[in-house]
Amino acid sequence: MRKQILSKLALVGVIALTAAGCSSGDGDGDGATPGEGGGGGDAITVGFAQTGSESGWRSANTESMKTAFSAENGFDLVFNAADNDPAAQIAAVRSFINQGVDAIVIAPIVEDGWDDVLQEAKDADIPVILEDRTVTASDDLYASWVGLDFTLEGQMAGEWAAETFTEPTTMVVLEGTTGSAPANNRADGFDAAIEGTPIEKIDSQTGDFTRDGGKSVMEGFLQKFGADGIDLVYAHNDDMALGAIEAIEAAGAEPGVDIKIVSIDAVRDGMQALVDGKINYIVECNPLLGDKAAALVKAVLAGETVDKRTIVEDQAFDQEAAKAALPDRTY
Ligand code: GZL
Ligand code: ZN
Repeated sequence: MRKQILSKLALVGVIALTAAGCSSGDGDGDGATPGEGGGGGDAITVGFAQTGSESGWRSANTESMKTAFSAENGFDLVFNAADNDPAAQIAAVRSFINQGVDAIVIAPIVEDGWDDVLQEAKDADIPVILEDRTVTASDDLYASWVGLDFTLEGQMAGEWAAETFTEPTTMVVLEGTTGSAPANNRADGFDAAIEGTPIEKIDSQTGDFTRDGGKSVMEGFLQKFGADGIDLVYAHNDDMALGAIEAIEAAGAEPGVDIKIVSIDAVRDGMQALVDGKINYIVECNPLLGDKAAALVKAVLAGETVDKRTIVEDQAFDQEAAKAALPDRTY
């Protein structure tokens, strides 16, 4: 149905344009005019649906994507940040489809609810590349995903906790965005790693990956358990850990000493807190995915077969490793 309407509209469009004596684009259907973006050649128009700007990690990821999808690299980027609102993000993808972009890249806020709009993109012959987070929709609805192994990140954080806490330990968890792949998988990986240890999870709540969220949830935990009732905080990202540090200090306790903190991301501010002894261990989550995503878009549009999944390696840091690494960190 949709395709018949589309082809009729396209026919009308072509008649109108030739009658008007001008042609939009170079006739390869992506609507881009020769020389648009990147000088000379024909730009690839890409719609990028980013989650929002919730954390330092996200800012680094956005910068990496904008740098890779630049005019010099032959792209015309249409950027949308959905302010951590899943409905707004799906609407942005739908608008990319209506604009007739050549390809769509998505960093999906949550993993569910993607089947319909991904099917619409497929029906419109617009390939979709996922970067960063994953979705539960069938993988024949997108060309490829490039990101991180969130379960392994959680497992690495949990293994550090299991080695460090051999006495009865109370732990609170600052969860990432509810329904997001990193929140779900980092919880699963960590829980599996601490199975059978004397670490007891006494509470767990989402701080939505933001500093403010981490701070207010930690304030609630401190109200509920008292500073001496909490031995360990597991934060799904550095921004929430940094918020928790503010709350712990405001309560007159010493983060990293009275209440230990393990976190994920290894962004600059998190690594600085690790060097300062306010966080005790950080598992990295690499945000520099732009080049890989851009290469996947070009390969897919060139009709090449690409791997369905590309996982970027992560590492982990204790205080000594952070002191050594911080000067060279690019994000
Ligand atoms: C993980 C990414 C998460 C980061 C957070 O790849 O999706 O979202 O861990 C960010 O800092 O907000
Ligand atoms: Zn073109």
